[in-house]
Amino acid sequence: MTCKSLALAAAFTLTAGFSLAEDITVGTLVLKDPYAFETAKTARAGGAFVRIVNTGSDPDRLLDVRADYPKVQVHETIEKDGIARMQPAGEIDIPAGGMIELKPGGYHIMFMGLKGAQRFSVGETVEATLVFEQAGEVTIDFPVRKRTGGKADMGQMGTMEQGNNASN
Ligand SMILES: [Cu+2]
Repeated sequence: MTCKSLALAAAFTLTAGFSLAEDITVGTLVLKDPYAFETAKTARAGGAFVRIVNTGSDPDRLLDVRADYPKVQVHETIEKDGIARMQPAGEIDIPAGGMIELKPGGYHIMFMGLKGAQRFSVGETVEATLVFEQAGEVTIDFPVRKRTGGKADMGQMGTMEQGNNASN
């Protein structure tokens, strides 16, 4: 193998390694690029994200999320008086031909009450089931990624979680 082909092979491996999970299709919905952020060693909460595209001609709605963790909810981050806070998002409409994006600073799946090995580490996947009004249920593995950016969108959980000081 020449140097050049080695470099190409390495580049290909890197690209493939990062990937780019396959899209998940359920009914008319296509779920793209699911991931979760790693959690700090003492964190009690973690977030997961995914884009949901509705390719159909009828609207759908994200009703609920379930997972094998102490508590899981769909949250939205809202900014009020310059302070970002999170609250349960309730049901989220997904317009026909439209998309909703769960992303840091916006809608997200929030796992709460994490302890010990429940915390998220890079290389693991976090499993959760999304429940849609029309498309039904779909279980997704969210690969855990290293945190990027310094946004404190999950930091607010500190205040939400006070009073939940069960030990590890
Ligand atoms: Cu949250």
